[in-house]
Amino acid sequence: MIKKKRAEDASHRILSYLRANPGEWVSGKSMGDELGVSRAAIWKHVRYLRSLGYRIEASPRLGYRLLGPEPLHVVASGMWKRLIPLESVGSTNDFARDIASESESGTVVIAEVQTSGRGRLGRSWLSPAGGIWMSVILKPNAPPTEAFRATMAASVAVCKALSSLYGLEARIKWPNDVLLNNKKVCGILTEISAELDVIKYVVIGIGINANIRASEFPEEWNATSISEELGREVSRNELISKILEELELSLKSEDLYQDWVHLSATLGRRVRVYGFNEVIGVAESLGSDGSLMVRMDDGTLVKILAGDCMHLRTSDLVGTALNSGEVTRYA
Ligand code: BT5
Repeated sequence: MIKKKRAEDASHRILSYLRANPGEWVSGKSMGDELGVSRAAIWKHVRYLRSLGYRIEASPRLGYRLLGPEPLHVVASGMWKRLIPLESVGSTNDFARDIASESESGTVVIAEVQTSGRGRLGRSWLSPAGGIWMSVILKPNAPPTEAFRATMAASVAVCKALSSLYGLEARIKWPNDVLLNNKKVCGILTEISAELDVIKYVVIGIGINANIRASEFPEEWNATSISEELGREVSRNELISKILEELELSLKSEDLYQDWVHLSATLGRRVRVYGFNEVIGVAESLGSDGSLMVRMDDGTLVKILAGDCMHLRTSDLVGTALNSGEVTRYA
């Protein structure tokens, strides 16, 4: 454990050294002399940093140079009181939960890299450098039944930010994914600590594949990134600021539920949902409590509060509700 920690420290010192000279070649010898690390060890740490997604070029003659990502420097504003930027962390949600009791509502934790990023139900979340991995802490003075508003607000905020900054048409796949061209670009993990009738804190974890090559994702994930869809890299700082601005608006908005319905990619689709039971049918409506109503083929209407949803083939698409913002009812 101590050995691993020391190795990580050395990697971070090398990273900081390269960061001090962004885009410029730094010789292995001068870096080694300065940091007291052998040239062979530097090469080992560079390989480790590359495995985390940092783009570091190496040349036997010139040394090393860092090609991105731009360092995170987001300024707190509005309801966002404090930003905690981290180089590398297991999971920003775990970090946020650890500090939540002593933290102000509106604290934001952002990491360059997560080494044990989490999805729902113990699934893992790939979080290399170039993405946006952040968690916000809120203390909303509301009952636990209101917690779904946090996921709603985050997904609406991400869609609006992607639309206003890049003109991208992002859509929300129930319950917690944001899609671009039907592929997952963002996942949201909301966790709460609550007493019976009141929330102590909410942590909203938002993971966005910003500047990541799609080839980094296994094909079966059906994942994409913003840079992949746009054909160019984007400024993560600009995007984070926009998302935080939109998140504040969404959390306070009386139209949040309508916006969420309007942006749904699931509504009107034929779906297979795995909750307590497996349900197949048409996603007929969305409840303001975050639930999904599915009309099964035998006519039964099932309300699902939580689960995993799979959109079935586009050729199975029914109804006219998609993108129109209206909830089509199938009587
Ligand atoms: C989610 O879970 O979509 C929630 C992901 C939340 C990540 C954020 S990052 C900041 C904060 N800190 C954390 O530790 N987590 C949050 P779920 O619906 O369970 O989806 C997980 C599944 O998505 C995995 O089983 C993979 O199939 C797939 N996946 C993993 N990494 C991905 C990525 N980077 N992009 C797209 N799909 C991914």
